Amino acid sequence: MTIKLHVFPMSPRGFKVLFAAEQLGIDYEMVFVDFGKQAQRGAGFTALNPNQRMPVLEDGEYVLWESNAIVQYLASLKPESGMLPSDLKARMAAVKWQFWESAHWDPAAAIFMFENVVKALFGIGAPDPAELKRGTELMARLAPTSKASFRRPASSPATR
Ligand SMILES: N[C@@H](CCC(=O)N[C@@H](CS)C(=O)NCC(=O)O)C(=O)O
Repeated sequence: MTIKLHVFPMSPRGFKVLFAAEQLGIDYEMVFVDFGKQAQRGAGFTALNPNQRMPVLEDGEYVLWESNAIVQYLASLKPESGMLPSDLKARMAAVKWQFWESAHWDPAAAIFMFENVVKALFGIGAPDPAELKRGTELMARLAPTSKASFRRPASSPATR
């Protein structure tokens, strides 16, 4: 049975799972969650995810939400890809970045996405300077982590 990915593909969280599926060569069907029609608030979608948020994966009877959990699920279907390594320490290094993304990067980036993109897309007002300032401060806190870790030489093991 083909995996279904329920997404609003313009969202980075939706795009993320599509990107993972494409990279892994997973056979999937994209189901468009039409935010313009508030499809995520409908009874059908709420039955899949009580948080009323995409993305959601359906694999037969199995339903999974949270984008990083979906990426792990997809990667686990293709262990040979190495996207989610079987070695414990290497795997935890990948998982750590997913937690970091979810706890720190996403909340900061989401401010800019909402203020600069979502508001314009749905015509719901101008960017709020106070929110952009808050986003900038959150981003500044992430800079040392990003600089220290994204510069890992290609030759060093993928455990950091
Ligand atoms: N932590 C969740 C966040 C999901 C999320 O917030 N999705 C947003 C769009 S990016 C959504 O569906 N929002 C619908 C709404 O707020 O009505 C994940 O990574 O999957």
